[in-house]
Amino acid sequence: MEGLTSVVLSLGSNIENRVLHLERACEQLAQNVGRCTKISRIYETPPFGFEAETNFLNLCLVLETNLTADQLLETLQAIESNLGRIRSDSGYISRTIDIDIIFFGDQIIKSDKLTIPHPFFRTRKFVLAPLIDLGNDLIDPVTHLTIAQIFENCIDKSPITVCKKLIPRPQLFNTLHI
Ligand code: PH2
Ligand code: MG
Ligand code: MG
Repeated sequence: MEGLTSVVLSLGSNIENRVLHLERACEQLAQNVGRCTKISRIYETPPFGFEAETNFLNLCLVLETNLTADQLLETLQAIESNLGRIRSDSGYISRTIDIDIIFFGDQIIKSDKLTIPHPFFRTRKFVLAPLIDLGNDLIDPVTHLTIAQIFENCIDKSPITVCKKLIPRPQLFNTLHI
């Protein structure tokens, strides 16, 4: 593989310490995937598609990586395991950290292991709201719509809020070399 690919990831945690899990994941991403060039604000969002007592904290970020999509997936799963993620065979359960690939450059990938762009991101406000923070140059390579256009058409009306006190901290930006 030559050169770097700009990848967009969505992170979510609904097991305390939620902020710490997001921060540790960001550190491990910077160490094992590549340089972070953009990071969204942190949003508090109700669990979407399943019942849980604790709301999620969600964010999105952009990284420059020299990994392939398959290598990236393996690396994200290793980071999830490092951070205590327990998987379920039957539906969603609460998690310390979930890291999903939303975009891998402008590539469209459909394999047994991976569907990119993420198959559900267009219907989930907890992904779309942080994505908007990343700027208006992101285009969905499948629909050719901007994130703002997808957000406007999204029927998910979940009451999500920006965690003003949880704007990713300067220490984190240092770690990420932004
Ligand atoms: N992730 C899911 C399912 N539901 N809901 C919220 N609010 N945030 C998430 O990150 C999330 C979810 C599947 O990974
Ligand atoms: Mg997910
Ligand atoms: Mg996932």
